[in-house]
Amino acid sequence: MTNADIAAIFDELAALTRIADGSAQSFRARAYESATKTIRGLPRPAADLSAADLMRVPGIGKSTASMIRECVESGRLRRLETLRKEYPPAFQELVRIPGLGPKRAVTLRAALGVDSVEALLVALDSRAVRELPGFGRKTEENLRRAIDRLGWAGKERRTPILVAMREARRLVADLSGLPGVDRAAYCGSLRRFRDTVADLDLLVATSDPSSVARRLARRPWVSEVIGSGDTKTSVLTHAGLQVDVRMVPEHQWGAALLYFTGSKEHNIRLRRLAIERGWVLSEYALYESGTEAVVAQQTEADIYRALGMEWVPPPIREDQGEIEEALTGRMPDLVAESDLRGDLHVHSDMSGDGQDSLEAMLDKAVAKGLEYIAITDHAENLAINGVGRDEMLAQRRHIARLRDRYPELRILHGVELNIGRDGSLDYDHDFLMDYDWCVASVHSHFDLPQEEQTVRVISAMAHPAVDVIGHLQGRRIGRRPPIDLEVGAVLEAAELTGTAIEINSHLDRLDATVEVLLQARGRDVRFIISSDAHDTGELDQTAWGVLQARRGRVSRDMIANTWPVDRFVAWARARRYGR
Ligand code: DGT
Ligand code: CA
Ligand code: CA
Ligand code: ZN
Repeated sequence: MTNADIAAIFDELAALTRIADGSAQSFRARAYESATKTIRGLPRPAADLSAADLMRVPGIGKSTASMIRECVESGRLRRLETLRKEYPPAFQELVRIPGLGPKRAVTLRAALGVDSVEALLVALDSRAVRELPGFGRKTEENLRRAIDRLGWAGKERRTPILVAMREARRLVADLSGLPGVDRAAYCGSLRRFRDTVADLDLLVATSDPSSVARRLARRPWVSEVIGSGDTKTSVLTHAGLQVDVRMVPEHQWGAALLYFTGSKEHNIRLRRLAIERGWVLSEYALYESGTEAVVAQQTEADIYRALGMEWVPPPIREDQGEIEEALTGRMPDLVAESDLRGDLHVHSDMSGDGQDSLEAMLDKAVAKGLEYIAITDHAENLAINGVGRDEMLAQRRHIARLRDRYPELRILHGVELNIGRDGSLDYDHDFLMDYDWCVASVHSHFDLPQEEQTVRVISAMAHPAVDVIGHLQGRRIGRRPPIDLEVGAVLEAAELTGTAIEINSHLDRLDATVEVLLQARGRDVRFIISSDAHDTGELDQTAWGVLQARRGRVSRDMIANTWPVDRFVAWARARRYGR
């Protein structure tokens, strides 16, 4: 059992303990979480350490140490298995409904037998929920609305990309280490970078599929094998996520990757192109019909090339024009991670939710090779996490002193402002004009009607100090829907005021959404891909923002932080003082 396996077990244990203890603040859950971090950071395999050795590691106590030994010795953890039975995936989903939480979910189950979102909807319709102590009519209404807003009523439930990506990366790493596996990758809708996925599709290259399938069935993350054939095995994880694993010989990798990445619509178009040339495109190869001689199969690029096309990046494989573009060599000039020269939304530990010091963030930015950065801690109107003027000014002086230490990095002193209900901002006009860079974001009143919400955001855009609107639609994928904006009006305001729109890289945000990005095509709007990092590790997550920009077909030149530092700074200044 690897450290990653053990950490994943403790991750799950922490989440279920939080439900069992009925509190987000559960002390035990936090202890398990800190054990997770410790185990991930161990330089040696935890499996090689005795219980006594483990207890000498800071952050691991006696009971954690014995649980780690239990995992290593038996491959399982009884405590976790008990919790899994008590709180199955459908019940965990119930707990995630905003406004419900673990305690009340447990009450619902005990009183009414409600153990899933579907069962709750039935109970709400029968008006049984309002009779429970501590619930009432108002709660009933709120629950119904919360379920509606999550899109959980009726429709099939999809897994948010944050969860899907974490799982997929862990499972790909796990499968890559199995004997007989030459390589592994995720494909399907996750590789196309959709916001949510129905299931995970993993591809494994191997010359011994049956032995890999046998080993796969015994991995600790598999809760159930739901189907198994010669080249495909489908399993469920303990969280209830379906994972389809396909096994192919190495030389078919490209054809299989192309096929299982999809989209189905994109693939259908490719198959038609093949037929026009007297060929067949399958999950095994592009081959001549009749002779069955292979034309291409090793890599995706080989297959596209044979079809007379450029390689198409997965995020745009949706048959929305990319086929024609790739055939005529007119692919959009999409951004790559190496194009990003600056990061303009970064928190230090001066923000209540920031984890690392200013210097640590700057060191990491330099190590990443960034040419410019804006430090944008939270402004005072944000409860708990924001700070007042004196602290902001002290930080500005601190940055001024640090500039000599970081000659290769242009450091802007910025702020993340809060857009009030009426579009007003923190501090006052003169104070704002003294910043080098201002992000303005909606952090409250997510439910306003469209007109009020739109006017609110546009008023903030009109302020001369505001350079960019942070996470425009305020969504948290799978948890909070986007705010209701008239997108056309917002984009027009962005053109008129020169205010940029952020592409926030947090995997649970990916905001602005793809719909907004696509709508901006052909308009004179600037975008900024930001990490919105709250610790040094998150400075690397701009890779996700890049994929979001690609999916939204935003061309490189529209993204202001791909520009050289002088052009960027001149643009930011002109916007502020040019009118
Ligand atoms: P999802 O799982 O609903 O989020 O979306 P996908 O795209 O991952 O769909 P999935 O898991 O059903 O299939 C994975 C890929 O396999 C899909 O993107 C393309 C390929 N595929 C599956 N079924 C078909 C099919 O009937 N025809 C073609 N051409 N391709 C298919
Ligand atoms: Ca899928
Ligand atoms: Ca699938
Ligand atoms: Zn932020």
